[in-house]
Amino acid sequence: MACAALSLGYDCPVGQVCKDTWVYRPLSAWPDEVCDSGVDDDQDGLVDCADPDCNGRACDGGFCVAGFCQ
Ligand SMILES: [Ca+2]
Ligand SMILES: [Ca+2]
Repeated sequence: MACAALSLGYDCPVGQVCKDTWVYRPLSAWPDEVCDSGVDDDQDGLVDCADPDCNGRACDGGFCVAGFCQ
C-alpha cells in the first residue's frame, strides 16, 4: 500500500516506509523541531541537525549543515 493517506493529513501507517522524512500535521497541534534541544521535538524520528527541518537553522555552536551542527 502506498502512502496515499499522507495527502489526507494522516501519518503513514505503522510498519510502512515513507520516503519523506516529514508528515503533515495540524500546525497548532505539533511542535517544530528545536535544533539544539537534544530530543526529537516533532517526533519524526530525527533529532536536532539530523532532522532536515533544521537544515540551515541555528544549533548549539553554529548552524545545521548537511545533518551536522557546524
Ligand atoms: Ca525531529
Ligand atoms: Ca530537537
